[in-house]
Amino acid sequence: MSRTFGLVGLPNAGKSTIFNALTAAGARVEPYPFSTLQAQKGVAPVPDPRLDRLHALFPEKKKVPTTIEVVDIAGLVEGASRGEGLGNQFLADIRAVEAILHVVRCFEDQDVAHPMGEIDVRRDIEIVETELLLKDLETLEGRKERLAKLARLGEKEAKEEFSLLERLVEGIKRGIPLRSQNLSPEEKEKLKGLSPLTLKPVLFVANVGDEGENKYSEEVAKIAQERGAGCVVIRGRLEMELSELPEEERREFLREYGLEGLAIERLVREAYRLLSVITFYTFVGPEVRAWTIPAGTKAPDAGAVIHTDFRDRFVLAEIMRLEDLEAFRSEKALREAGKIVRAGRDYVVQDGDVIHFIVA
Ligand SMILES: Nc1nc2c(ncn2[C@@H]2O[C@H](COP(=O)(O)OP(=O)(O)O)[C@@H](O)[C@H]2O)c(=O)[nH]1
Ligand SMILES: [Mg+2]
Repeated sequence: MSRTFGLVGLPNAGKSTIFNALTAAGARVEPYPFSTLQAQKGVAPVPDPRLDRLHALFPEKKKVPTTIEVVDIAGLVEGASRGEGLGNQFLADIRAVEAILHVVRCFEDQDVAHPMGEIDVRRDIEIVETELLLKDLETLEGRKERLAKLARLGEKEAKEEFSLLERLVEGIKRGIPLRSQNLSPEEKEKLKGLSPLTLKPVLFVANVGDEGENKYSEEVAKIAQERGAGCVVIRGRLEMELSELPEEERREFLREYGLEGLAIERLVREAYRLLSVITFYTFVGPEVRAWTIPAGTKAPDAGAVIHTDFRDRFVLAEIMRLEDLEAFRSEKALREAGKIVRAGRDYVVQDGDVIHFIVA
């Protein structure tokens, strides 16, 4: 199951550049606003040191990481929520993603036009946020109108939803995104059908030039902190160029510069964290593989991610720890040492579990 992320930001912030770095898929990158006429989709593997360690124990098997889906969303400008630029299309594209990567331009370059003339990080961020808020305002007001009559007739559920919407609309009018309005899980469930934009989790991506962090990226980090959101600083263009190199050359480059890895890998990991999902691993069969599940998933439902049958045919799950596998080198030795936990239907899968499902 792939999770989807949308790259959102002003024109020329570097969305397509980062999209390319993430997916090495070659979306069009040009120094003109609106070069991206349609949202492009790509898939990025999730770099995972634990999967690498497990694979090292079974090098003959194929390594299959989990993936995220990334959407390069077409140009947002001031007024998009009123239909300016590519307004409505872009907003529909955001509706379809689970979380937002808000790309903020933090590089100076005379040859790359800034839609507002020059960089002003806070203003640039607020333009994007305002458009999303305005769109939600429209969506929620529309729903309120449709509910008003039922609510007046005294229909209980309609009344409840109506007053919820009234409260949320008030918040949005004061500039508070839905994600910061302390919604209960039940309230979120009620809004699900509307898929409001400001309820989606956000990660800020400060796109800096080749020199790395600067005063702009520092400000993005500060603003992210004010919002209770994360921030990843990324040398978008450099990383795009690196991601296009063959793996060996890339490693060489990273070694030369004393870098541990690409920032794009950190971006993927942080993005993944936004969704409160966890990863478990399997190595039975020809693949060593990572799987994504929501935190709190029970063993039979985790099995169903591998094969829908596994839920009904579930007998038990043998749970191994990666550290133990590394120490004992084989499943057999682990078994003899009594290091395999046999878990039943109620077992809640933990992040990092290595699992062998026994099915009927
Ligand atoms: N100088 C410089 N240019 C960049 C950097 N990142 C992206 N660009 C350029 O900025 C322009 C717009 O980037 P693009 O990714 O298309 O922006 P988008 O409109 O947000 O998709 C392109 O010409 C990129 O090559 C950077 O770090 N430094
Ligand atoms: Mg673009």
